[in-house]
Amino acid sequence: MTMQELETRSDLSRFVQAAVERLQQSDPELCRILQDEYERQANSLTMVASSSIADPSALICEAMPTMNVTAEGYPGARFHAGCKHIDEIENLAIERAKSAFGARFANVQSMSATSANEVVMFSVLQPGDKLLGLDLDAGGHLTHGSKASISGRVFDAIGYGLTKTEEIDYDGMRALALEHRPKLIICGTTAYPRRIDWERFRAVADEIDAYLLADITHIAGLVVAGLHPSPIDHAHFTTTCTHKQLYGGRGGLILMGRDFDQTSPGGTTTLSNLIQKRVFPYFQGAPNQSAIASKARGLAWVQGAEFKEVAQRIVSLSKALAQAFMDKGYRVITGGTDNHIVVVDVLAAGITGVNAEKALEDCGIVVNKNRIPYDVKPPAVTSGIRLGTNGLAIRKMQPSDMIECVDLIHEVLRSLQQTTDTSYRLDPELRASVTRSIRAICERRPISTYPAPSSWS
Ligand code: DSN
Repeated sequence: MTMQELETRSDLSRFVQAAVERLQQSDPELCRILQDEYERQANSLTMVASSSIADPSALICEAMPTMNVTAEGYPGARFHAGCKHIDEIENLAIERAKSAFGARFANVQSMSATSANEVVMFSVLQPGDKLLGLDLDAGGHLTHGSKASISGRVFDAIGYGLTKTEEIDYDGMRALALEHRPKLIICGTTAYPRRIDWERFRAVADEIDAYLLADITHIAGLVVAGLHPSPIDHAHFTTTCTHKQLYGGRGGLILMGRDFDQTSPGGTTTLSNLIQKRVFPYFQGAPNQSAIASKARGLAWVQGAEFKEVAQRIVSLSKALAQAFMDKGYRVITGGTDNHIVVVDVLAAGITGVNAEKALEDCGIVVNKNRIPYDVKPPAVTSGIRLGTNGLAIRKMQPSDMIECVDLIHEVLRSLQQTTDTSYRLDPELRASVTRSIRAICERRPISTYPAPSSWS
């Protein structure tokens, strides 16, 4: 169908406009908050490594009447009628996920990477079984065996850590694997700025006859762009969310490569069939079809030419950001970065992570407090901040802009008077001046995929 045919046939544009008008009229209170959030994002520099700026073409899919359809089951095998187009959308998302990652199998229904990880764990483990994952403090994720999550409560979780140079301790991981013989090894991180050697993980998994799960939530876009090695054929299972570096709707994916038709534990089916059954009906009923449409859109976008440039920019900005911090004398974890993440030890500069986060947010710079290796502060305080460049890349920032950003961050941090681990004073004039500078940067480097805010014109 041509664009012109689509435009004459389609009522979608009128639907979207009418929907916004209806919201403005019928619920001004909620509408005002949504507008405030839109403006907050436009006027602040979001450098939270686990966030991004989804393409508007992906965002709008979440607002579509696909939401109205209840569609338990899978394409061609639903438990409800009315799923003809829903099936088309889900099949499209599956094909796009497979092609983006070179995967042999994709399940696109998980509501998040957390639930995708839980599906994998409950597919190959029994309660009480051992799993081996990267410690939370070392840059792992809650769902990789932390006692704060179901993964560390239901299963017997063992954590591996980092070397003295703060990189993954592959030898230590292997030693723990040989000692404890876990049934599942998880590789994947949330605050780790270096490349991951999937082959080394698989070699250890094979040595002890364990399954390997690669959670690539943070680096999925770089994997699609070929800027980070792919785990697809090394891990038995690869999971990711779709809203960080895939710039799509909120949700998860479960992908499999060469092991997709391996026999499942117990020998009754294949590993990929087992995953299908664990997603539905074991863990969830009807999926969010609008989110699946949005995933399909994000998955197409990251395979296009525009994203190739974005991905390059993510990495070049991140490297420039790390260098700019080090040039100012800050200790950057691992001394740099290979991906979009930069973790800075702000306690070495006398400030807790939480105070740095709050003071920076006061000035329009959004980062998050993060524990650093061997952190002496609790999770609500932390010694570090984590920054990421997924959003900055959409603003088409240049590496030279990172020096200006770090100058402003440094101005805030050095002026901050820390009164306790969780409280500080910041000169109101400095706050106002940095806020003005950040707003000027945001106007100079607007979100390239959005219309410019009307307040700027
Ligand atoms: N995994 C958490 C993070 O990295 O911030 C949230 O998705």
